[in-house]
Amino acid sequence: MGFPENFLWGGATAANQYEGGYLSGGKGLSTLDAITGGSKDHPRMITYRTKEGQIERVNRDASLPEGATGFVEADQYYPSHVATDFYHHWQEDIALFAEMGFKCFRMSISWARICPKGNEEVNEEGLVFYERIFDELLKYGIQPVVTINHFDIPMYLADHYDGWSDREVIDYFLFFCETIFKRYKGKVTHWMTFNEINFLRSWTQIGIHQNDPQTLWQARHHLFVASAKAVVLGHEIDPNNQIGMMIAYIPSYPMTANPEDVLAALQFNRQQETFIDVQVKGQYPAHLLKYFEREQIEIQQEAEDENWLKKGCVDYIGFSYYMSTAASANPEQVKYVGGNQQPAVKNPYLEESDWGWAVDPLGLRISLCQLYDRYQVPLFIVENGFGALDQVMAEGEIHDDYRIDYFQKHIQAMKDAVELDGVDLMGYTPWGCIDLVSAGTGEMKKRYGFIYVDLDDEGNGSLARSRKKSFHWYQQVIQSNGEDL
Ligand code: BGP
Repeated sequence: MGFPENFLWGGATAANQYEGGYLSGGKGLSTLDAITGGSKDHPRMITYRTKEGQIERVNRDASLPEGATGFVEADQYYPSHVATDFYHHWQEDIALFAEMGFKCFRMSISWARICPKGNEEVNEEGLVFYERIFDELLKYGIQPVVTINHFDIPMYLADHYDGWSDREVIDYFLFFCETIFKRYKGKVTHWMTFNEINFLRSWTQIGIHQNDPQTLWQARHHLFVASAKAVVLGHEIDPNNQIGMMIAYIPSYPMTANPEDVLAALQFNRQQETFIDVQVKGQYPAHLLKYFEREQIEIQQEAEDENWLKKGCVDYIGFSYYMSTAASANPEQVKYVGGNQQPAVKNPYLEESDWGWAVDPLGLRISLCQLYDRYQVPLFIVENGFGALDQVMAEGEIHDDYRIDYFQKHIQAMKDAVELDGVDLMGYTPWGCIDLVSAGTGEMKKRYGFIYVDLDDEGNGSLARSRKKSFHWYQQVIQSNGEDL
């Protein structure tokens, strides 16, 4: 009973939010290097240069004018440039992860650090950087779990190719994959292709200047084909590789038993499951093809694409789970839920975080059941956590009991899914196991970590690390393999 012996307890991060060193060691610019910090009420902005040479800013989800190129202004604060400086603290941080007892560590590789322009020019120094990290992790018996691409693209590919809307980017991505699969063979066996593939829609994430449905779905098709080809390639290079997909999963409940609300919830859930259907079953679901027909969306495909999707089915489903939502057919009830950019309804049964995310531990068990019942492949919770304002006490201590409470309940829910529902769960990597920059808002004060990093929203601070109360709690959870909550 309980969690399997080889259960992968760990934590999760992403290069652009954690690594820093944005131009060190031969790294090229990534789209996210052009996005300024924000706050809960002020969205992050993309800075760019127009075709005519003017410097402008636009909301990070908006479209850029044609011909615009990413730009970094000297006097602005860009959180990715230093982030929480894993670049210079990796040994210290990995030692802290080892102290907590991590069995695995999820991180991403910055594409622009390996291929500064995203093309076939390789930066050896970048390869060495990650190699040292993997060796250091393995020294402590920590398995690296690598997200190949987490929310960004080399700026060169955004500026010169319009990002993923251009089919050529598939080949550039595969070159990047081949380079890292070969170089890290034997060191890394757990991979994920694209982080939260269902959330990719903006210039910073996928390099596209327009995100009308036609352009977006064409880009998504290229992402699907690229992911499938990467899976095939990764298995060829090392049959031990386990390569998963990754989505943001936010289960939606019908607001009432009114069948219209039930249909609204079904439609909301489908939007997410579409991305799993393509990557686990290897084909577009019927309802999506009907949507394309209705909206006159025509996807340019090559003859072999269908086969690639079939051949490149993933080994496991990785997903992030932070919250659930509710759906209603009554448009008056619909609001935009903090951070997740999806129309949804406030659920009166649940409390919300300071950022408006509905806290729902049972929703995690429900998600695990829904996904496992439907797809029958191993699942991996690769993000979960509570973004909160932490207070540093006079003696430097951080009493984050609210975080412990959140994790206690979520781990119990996942334990129930394993023990009572028979879900095949590979592991659990809480998000931002060490404090890092928020992807949604660009803030530092929205913290997730077991480890505190001294840095504020403007980038001031010593970057010193310290253990929060939850650090010791999680250590004991891992030590007892989830028995001692
Ligand atoms: C997911 C992303 C992460 C992470 C997390 C928390 O969507 O994969 O990169 O940041 O959400 O979100 P936020 O940082 O906005 O609080």
